[in-house]
Amino acid sequence: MPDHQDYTPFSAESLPAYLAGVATVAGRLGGASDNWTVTEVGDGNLNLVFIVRGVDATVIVKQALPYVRLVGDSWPLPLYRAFFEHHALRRQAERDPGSVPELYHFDEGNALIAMEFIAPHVILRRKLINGEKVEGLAGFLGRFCARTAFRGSELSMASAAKKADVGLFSGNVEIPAITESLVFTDSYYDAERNHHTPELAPVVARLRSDVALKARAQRMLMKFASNTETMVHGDLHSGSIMSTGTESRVIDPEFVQYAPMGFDIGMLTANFLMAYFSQPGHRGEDLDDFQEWILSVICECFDAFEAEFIHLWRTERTGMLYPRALFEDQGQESEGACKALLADIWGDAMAICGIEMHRRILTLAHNADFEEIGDTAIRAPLEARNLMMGAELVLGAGDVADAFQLADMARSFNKRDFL
Ligand code: SR1
Ligand code: MG
Repeated sequence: MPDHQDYTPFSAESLPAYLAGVATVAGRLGGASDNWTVTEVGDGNLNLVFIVRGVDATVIVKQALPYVRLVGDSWPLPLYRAFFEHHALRRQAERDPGSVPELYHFDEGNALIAMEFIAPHVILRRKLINGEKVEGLAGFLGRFCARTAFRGSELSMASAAKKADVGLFSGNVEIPAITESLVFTDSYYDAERNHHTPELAPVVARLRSDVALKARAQRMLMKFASNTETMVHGDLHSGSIMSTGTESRVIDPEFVQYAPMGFDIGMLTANFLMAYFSQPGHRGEDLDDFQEWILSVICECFDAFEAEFIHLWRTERTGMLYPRALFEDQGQESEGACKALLADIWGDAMAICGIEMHRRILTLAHNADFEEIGDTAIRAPLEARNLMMGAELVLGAGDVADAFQLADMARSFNKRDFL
């Protein structure tokens, strides 16, 4: 790990001179650097993000800052996180080709990644707020989650290679620590950086007084912190997906870590449910149609996940787990074992889903789906539905049979008034 002594945070003015010295990027941009235009567009919580428009092409440059951008330098954050992000991008590109931006250049000392500019895609969260449907979204995301889960695990990888990778990523400490507090813990007490819509007070008090709920969330945190089933994206929400009307890509895997296989699809589902519950604050006459479309995405996403996972189980089960020597080579089928594993993944995903539904309303980093509903008298009842369904998922994670039942549950909570 470098000491980052020569680290320089770039600006739109200073970046071209640096990139002119990076042959893989300068050659792609084309022409002289004084013909390039640079715009800093980072609107996330942590990093600088530059769009560099050259003569022949456009490139994205992402640079880590030594602190949490959302909060400022009172919350330092190590630069080495870019090292892990670039490793995550490389692995995701191998495990699901075409699903993530192409990597052009990584500069460890400057914590900087140059990569493909994905256009004309826009952040999926924006499309969901605007009521724009995306063809093929569910299949793409379900397959992405299944391929990265399966191919990053010892169902597929050689045991030594997987353990070496777990060792590598275990050097990434502070980023998982953010998830451990912001996602799993802070919702359930009055943590320092928390904030929520004031009208939610009675519902928040109800959740925070529920000992079983807190215990179940901590049980999931224990799994998250100690279960290294696979390499997860770690922050797979609708702000980490870019789409056109027909094509999608996954970006921004800096929260990568080894964790349970249900983590990514659980977090993703929560973000679709939050898009669903927030829709009355954004839509008029097309409300029902668009809400039903979101629920159909959730159902089809799990269908695609399961179908792809079973396909990989049949065709790529080359790791030390569930070896063919124990099943097929004995004339015995292993599909029952695969279904049982999928049931465990589903249970974890449902609990993670509920926990994520809480943290986006109650802790530091909220989402635009609700935040852009300016009138809190409209926003609070929608957030309350989301919080209460989240609690039911955390407490009864094992009781939701499938995605169709999950969708029915969402329809039922969508009609209720909790304030
Ligand atoms: C301080 S970071 C807050 C959140 O932003 C990232 O996108 C992750 O979701 C993290 O939890
Ligand atoms: Mg992010």
